[in-house]
Parts: sequence; structure tokens; C-alpha cells
Amino acid sequence: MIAAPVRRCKKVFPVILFFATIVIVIIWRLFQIQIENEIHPRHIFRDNNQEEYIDKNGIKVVVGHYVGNPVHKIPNASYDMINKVNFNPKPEKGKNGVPVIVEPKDLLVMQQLFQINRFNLLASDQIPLNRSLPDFRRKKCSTLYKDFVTYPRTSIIIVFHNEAWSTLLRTVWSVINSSPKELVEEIILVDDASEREYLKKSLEDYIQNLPLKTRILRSAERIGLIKARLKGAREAKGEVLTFLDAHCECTIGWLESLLSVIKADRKTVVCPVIDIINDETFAYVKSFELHWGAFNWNLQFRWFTLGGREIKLRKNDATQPFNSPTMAGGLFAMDKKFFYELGSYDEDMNVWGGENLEMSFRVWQCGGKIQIAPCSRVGHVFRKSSPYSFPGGINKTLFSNLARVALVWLDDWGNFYFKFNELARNVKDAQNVTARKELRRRLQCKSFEWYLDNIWPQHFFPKDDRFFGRIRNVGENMCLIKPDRKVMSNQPMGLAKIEKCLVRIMACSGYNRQKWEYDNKTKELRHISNHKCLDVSESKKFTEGLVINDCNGKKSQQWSFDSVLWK
Ligand SMILES: [Mn+2]
Repeated sequence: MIAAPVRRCKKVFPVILFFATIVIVIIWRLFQIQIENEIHPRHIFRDNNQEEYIDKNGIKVVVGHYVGNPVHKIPNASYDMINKVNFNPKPEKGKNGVPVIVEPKDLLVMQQLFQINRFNLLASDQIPLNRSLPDFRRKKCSTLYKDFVTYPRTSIIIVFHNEAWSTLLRTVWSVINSSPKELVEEIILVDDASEREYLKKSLEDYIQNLPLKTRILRSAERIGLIKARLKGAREAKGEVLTFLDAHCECTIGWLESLLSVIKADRKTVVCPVIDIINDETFAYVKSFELHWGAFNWNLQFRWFTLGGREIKLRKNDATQPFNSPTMAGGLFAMDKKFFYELGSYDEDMNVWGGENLEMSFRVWQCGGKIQIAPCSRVGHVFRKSSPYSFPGGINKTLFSNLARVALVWLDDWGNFYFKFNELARNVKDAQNVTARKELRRRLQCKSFEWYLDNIWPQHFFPKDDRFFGRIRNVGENMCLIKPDRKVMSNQPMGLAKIEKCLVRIMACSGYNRQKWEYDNKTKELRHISNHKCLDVSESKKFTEGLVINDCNGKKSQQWSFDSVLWK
């Protein structure tokens, strides 16, 4: 009598087990997707005359520039308002990086003050200069660098222009609090013609009594970030130059980790992982780790998911520094002699913009390396909008800088860039790059083709033996268009479309499931694994009318490849 239920149970059990497994797999997958979304935020370029890249959380991705709004451009701000220091710290505010919550009665003042620096100045002014911060490093990081006293000493160079008192000095105090004093030769503040009263004598007096030797270099005229950094570098006594933005907070271990890389190889330029200081709450937020710096073919700096080789290396030891094709440019350390051997900065570049790419290409092509040290974490206030004044006009200045990068370092791909970027093309002939080309020749730097093939082979780039152009549907006379949406790896993903034929630059990944073969005779585009043909959907109301069908030889399945000269 007992046998029957047991038998039934025996039958049912595998079924239950099967469904349970499926449920577990689904949950695990959803969890993974969530993690992936966390570490691969989407980056969007703001093109309303901004020079900033912002991810889907509204976080600024580019660092290395500073605020500089003249009084008359700040709405409702009086001279007194912007020149007054309202720093009034309360011990508990912002402790351990927690967000500051502003009381309702202060909201109006908060909004007013926000305009000055485009971050929550009221919140910043409530946080002590030496607040504690979370340690987001991997556990192993704290066991490394025991021999730090043998590392080269550094000068820390911070360029500022009209920076707020509390953010500037919290940057300085975070250096003091989180760096071994044996490693800091000095802190150099370079004032790029600030107008604020409190940044004059008061600042001078304040820095006299700091535990680390700190001095200020002043520029009477606005010289821009590049020339201001050069001014700081010239005066620096340390063996290593470490550049920081003026609204950063360094965390424990940040400096040892950077300097150990330079000790091991003086030709490596090393960057910290850049965490996020929220511009509204001043919360210290952990940022993604699995990104490296790169660029797109408009020569805009971008973060991309790490290359496969780097991911594999990180599986063995996630505390090891990893290569990065380019750097964001705001925060990095570099051997001082190497900085000059390699031609410091292009002094004919103005203000800022493109100098990080110029230096990145130069470093890689001329025998150095760029790395990110994951045990070094520095927070940076990312703003949603920049009140940045751009002497000389953004278009002329930024695109002249980028044209210089392309002319000196990009070889054939420089022509590719100019072909698709009119603003840079317009200012190209006005550039005299003789001295920089001579530098490249003297240093016997490698070609840009070498850089593309070796440093960032995952990137899409045209080459003489590769097709570059439009893929046109013969039946419809429309072209295959990449999806606009970018998810996960910052590469286009989603439904492809057919649209009117324009030249577009396409990116691709290289996975097998994305591979198609083209039949020159039948003009069919066949999928490698399922052998079906790319076809245009019959209902043409559907703008995203691409389907795959059994191959039938109809015109809607015929595609022609129209080459476009890329250089
Ligand atoms: Mn900044």
C-alpha cells in the first residue's frame, strides 16, 4: 500500500528538481544581469555645447577641468555671495562618506549657492575638511605596499580656478590624511587667475600651518589647465608628479598604490580608480572597476568595458594594475623626468580638451604604458552641468586641440577623423605641429596602426584590408543602420534598422553569433550559424523592419556593399 505513493514520488521528484533548477538558473541570471548593468553604465554625450560625458545616472565621466564662471553669469548671485566663505562644519555631516541631508529651511539658500560651483556648496560647507571615508579597496590591497618608504617621493599638483574653499581644502586635507608623509615632497596649488577674495590672502595664511609643505603658484592671467599644470610641474621638486583636480577626496592607500607602479616601471603613467562624490549630497559612492579609458572616432574620451585579456588577468589577481588605452586626464601620476623626456604637454593646446588623448597616444606610441591601479581610489565631484567659461570659444579651442592630436599622432586615421568631423577639419590648416612631429620623430615613436593593433584591438577601426562603407538593400534601396541604443559594453546593441543611406560608422564586437557571410554572386547576407538570410520585413510600416528568413533569392534579401573611402 505504501509502494504506490513512493513510486509516484519517484516519478514526480525529477520533475520538481528540474523546475527548481530552472528557477535557480533564472534567478542567478537576473542577478548577474543586474550586476552587469551596475558595472557597465551607459555613457551619453551631451552635445549642447558641453564638453562633458554623462552616464545614465547623470554622472560626469570626464575629469580634469574646473569651474570658472564670472560673477555676472551666475543668476541672482551678488559679489558678496560668491566671495564669502560659509564654511561651517558639523562633526557628523558626511561622516564616512554618507550623504548630507539639507534641512528644509535651507533649501532656498542651497539652490542659490548651487549655481556658483554647480554642486551643493551648502552641503560641502557643512562637511568637516577631514571627514572619514569608506575603504572600497579589495581586502588584499591593505596587505600590499609594506615597503612604501622605498617608493619615489611625489609633488602633488592641484590646479584651481575659483574653486570653493571647502572643496579645495578638503582635497588638500584628504591628501594629508590618506598619504604617508614620507612619500609627499610637497603640495603645489596652482591658481589659474581666480577672482574670489578668499583664495587670496586667506588661503595664503591658511596653508602656512598645514602638516605637509604646501605652496601656491599664481598666474595673473587665465592660462588654462594645460599651461597651469606645466607651471606646477616646472616648480615641482618630487621625483614623481601627481596631478589632482581641485574637488577630489583621496582615500587610504591611494598614493602607495600609484607610486609602487612607478617604482616598478618609471615609464608607466598610472591613474587611480575614480569614485564618485555626488554633486548634490557629497556622498562618496563606489564607482565601477571593470572599465578602462578609451575614445570614440569623434575623439571623445569614453569609458569602455575592459578587454578580454585584462579581464582574464584580473581573475588571477584583481589588485594588479591593468593597462588602459587612454586616461581621463584629471588624476594621474607620472615620473617627472619621463614627463619631460616625453614632451610634457603640447603647449600650443589651449585651456583643456584633448590633452589627455594627446598624452595617452604619445605615452603608448613612444614606449610607455598607461595603467589603472585598482588599489588606488580617489573620489571626484562629478557635476551634471558645467559653468565652465572657455576662453577663445569652445569650438575653436577644443577642436583645434583635437585637430592637433589627429595631425601629430593618428597617421591615416587622422584623415579618417577629419573626414567625418567638420569642426576639426575647419581648423586643421591653422595648426602648426612641426615641433610635435619633430618630437615624435626624435623619440622614434611607433605608428598609430601599431597602437590600434596592439593596445586596443577590440575597437572598431577601418583598415586597408577591411570593408568600410554602407550596406544597402537592393530591393528597398535603404541601408542597414546600427541601433542607437548602447547597453553594457558601450557598444551599439538592440534592433538594427533600415533607413535612408547615409554614411555611418559602425562598431562591432567579434563574437561568432554576430558573424555573417556575404555571397558576392547572390548578394545574400547569410548568418554563419543558422544559414538564414537577412531580409526586409514585408510590413514596411515597421521602421525596424529587419528579419531573418530562409534564403529565397528575392530582391529584399539582396544587399550591396558600397565602399566609402575612409581616409
Ligand atoms: Mn573636475
